[in-house]
Amino acid sequence: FLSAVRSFRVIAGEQRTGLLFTTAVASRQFSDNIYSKQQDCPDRERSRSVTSFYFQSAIDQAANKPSVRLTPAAILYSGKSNDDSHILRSAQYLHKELPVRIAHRIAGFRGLPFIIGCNPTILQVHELYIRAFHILSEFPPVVDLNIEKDFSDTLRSLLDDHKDVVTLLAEGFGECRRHINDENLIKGFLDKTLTSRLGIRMLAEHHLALHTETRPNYVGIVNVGFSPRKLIEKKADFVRNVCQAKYGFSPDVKLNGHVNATFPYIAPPLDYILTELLKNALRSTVESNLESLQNMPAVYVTVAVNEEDFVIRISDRGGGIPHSYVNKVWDYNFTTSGNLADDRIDGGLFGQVMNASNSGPMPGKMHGYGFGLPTAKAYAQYLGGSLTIETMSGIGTDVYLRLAHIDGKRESFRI
Ligand code: ADP
Ligand code: K
Ligand code: MG
Repeated sequence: FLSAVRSFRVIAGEQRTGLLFTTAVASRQFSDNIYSKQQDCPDRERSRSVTSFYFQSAIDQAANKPSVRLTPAAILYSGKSNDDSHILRSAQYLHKELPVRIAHRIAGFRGLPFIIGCNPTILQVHELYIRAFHILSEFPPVVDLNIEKDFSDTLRSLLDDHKDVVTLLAEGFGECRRHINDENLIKGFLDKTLTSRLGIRMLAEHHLALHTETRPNYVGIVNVGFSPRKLIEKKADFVRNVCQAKYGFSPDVKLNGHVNATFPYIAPPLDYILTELLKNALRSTVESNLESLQNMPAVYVTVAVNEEDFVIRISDRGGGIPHSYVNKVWDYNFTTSGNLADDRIDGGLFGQVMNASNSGPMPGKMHGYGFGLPTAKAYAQYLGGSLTIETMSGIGTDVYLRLAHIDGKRESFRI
């Protein structure tokens, strides 16, 4: 705050003495700077702190408003119109709603203990949120489909700017959380930040997908004929490849249960959760079978679909989780990665990192940030479900993922 005041004085002084700037020109320059992505601009820090200073009250105001969350059914059946007015309405909702959600998160960053809030990586994410707030709250009212097109372009580029946020948070907290003893404080912040981000991304992706209504079976991001089997097979292939690339070997993944079921669902969050659970199962299987890599026990995935919910169980014979840290596995940043010194595991011939995408902390990385389980659990709960572990130390682990149907009979969760 002080530095903001100071730099404001400096700039105000320049204005007066330099005689080159009118107030209007100077203030337009500030707001242009908000949109500028040039990281190495020498005036960047100064102009940003000045703009944050100006926008402080706008952020506070938005942070005091309640968020309006929608049920998946409301999203699914929001009524497709021939004149695309449903797209306009969707944009108007997001234009109003997203700054409020982002302001809530900015308040969360401001509430972090000083030692964490000052970590450069966490500060970088905090600034991304402030920038997104500026961009969205300054965007003109979306009154027609021309402006809507610009709005969608803006959304798309924001989604892209924020794609690495989970990895950045995992790194940032990895660097500084040892200074904080209160595990609940960190858990509260990360659960909230990650699930809020998931919700925002689902809404934004859904809106963008409404424009390209060509995929059969889809309404926006809702797949009305979702098949758990297809998704599990796709993810199993992906994770087996990551495993193969890292260790040179991978166990098989076998599927059973209600393999032919289909129902409406939103796949992206489940995509993330399954990837993390399968990585854990394959990793433990490999690392506990280093003497018999050619002949490892398979990982079994069982699907049960019923009226109320659907359940996916992932069973491995990867040696289980010892009592000494079975509760710790749910903590953000807790990992046993790197504990086992064996050439076959890290750094060896196969120690390459695969391609990354944007669903979480480097899906192409087998393990390491300790974010997989806590993030997956937070997502599952956000989606009206649960994630639990039953482990037999010395034998293996069963992970149960329960998720609510989006058109269920019970009262629905909200996005
Ligand atoms: P990471 O995979 O990055 O270590 P996770 O949150 O996914 O982070 O898992 C935390 C820890 O829990 C792992 O490092 C591992 O020690 C333990 N763990 C998770 N799943 C299993 C499993 N299926 N079998 C044995 N240990 C597991
Ligand atoms: K963990
Ligand atoms: Mg993991």
